[in-house]
Amino acid sequence: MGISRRDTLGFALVGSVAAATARAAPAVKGTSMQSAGDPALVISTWDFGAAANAAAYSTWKAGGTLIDAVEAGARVPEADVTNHSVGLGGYPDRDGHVTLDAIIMDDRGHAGAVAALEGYVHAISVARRVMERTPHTMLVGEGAAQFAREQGFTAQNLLTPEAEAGWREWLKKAEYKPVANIENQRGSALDHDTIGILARSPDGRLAGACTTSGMAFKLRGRVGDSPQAGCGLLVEPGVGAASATGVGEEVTRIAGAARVVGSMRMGLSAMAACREAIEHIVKLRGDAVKDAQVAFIAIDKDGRVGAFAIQPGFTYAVTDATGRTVVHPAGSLRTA
Ligand code: SD4
Repeated sequence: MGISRRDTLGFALVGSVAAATARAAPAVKGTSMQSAGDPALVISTWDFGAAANAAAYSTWKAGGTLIDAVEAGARVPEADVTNHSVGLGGYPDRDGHVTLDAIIMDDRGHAGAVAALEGYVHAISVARRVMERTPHTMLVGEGAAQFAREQGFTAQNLLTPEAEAGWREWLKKAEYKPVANIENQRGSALDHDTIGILARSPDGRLAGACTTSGMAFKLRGRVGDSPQAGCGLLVEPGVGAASATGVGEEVTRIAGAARVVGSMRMGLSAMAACREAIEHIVKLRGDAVKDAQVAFIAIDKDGRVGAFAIQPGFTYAVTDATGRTVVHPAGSLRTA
């Protein structure tokens, strides 16, 4: 199995606040091996990460903390009704409830998460309140919703007519099967777009966030990798940070983000650490992940980034401290 490199035109150059709301952006050619050049300030999953990066960048540029920046970035896809795997417009679970998972972490040992949160679009902001205003690291279900309410968040119905139509269509067959890179395929019935976003300030501090509505049409009560520290996200001072996207069960099984960060701690580059974790999943799971997509992104303490996926087609957005963003196709174990 060789590394595939989709040398793709048509990706993003984003440097303005206005671009934070844009889904598609003008072209800059990316490569899968972003190691040279300026250290990254923000990196995030998928091509739509460019818009999240722009919001994170402008927040940081305006004097915000790294936590402010990753929260602002995560809120972009959460508010995007066309994104069917994050926040408003996310696909519901099998029973028709939109339930959100999110986590936010800094590099001082602070973490906050919510899982199976219903009725509040900005799960990442509720997670931040868990981090800052409770002695806990995670609240789930009705308890998370009660906390959001008490914190003054406004409840709303997150099931849009479009997501409901997708769910009703799915109910006709009610089949679960992985569809690789559905995150980059707009309008597909199983389209989903978890965002993991990692930030590093020029003085080497780190933070990260991850937010999702999880696997489309999941069983009620299912929690994926995204809100679990060490699975969907891990930030470690002086080492680096990692985040995951794709089939959450495959990430959770190996504590994926913790594995990537652990490898960086032992001296692997961000790129090699992401690849090692993917190889481990494929070795462990064999045919069970034949058609599944899992991908990791990582940033080390010096701002060097890496990304790797099982299947080709995974992309990630990298923004440097000047605000320049490039979306790169990641390397993958399988070739197209
Ligand atoms: C989950 N990992 O809940 C998430 C889904 C995802 O892009 O990443 N979608 O399993």
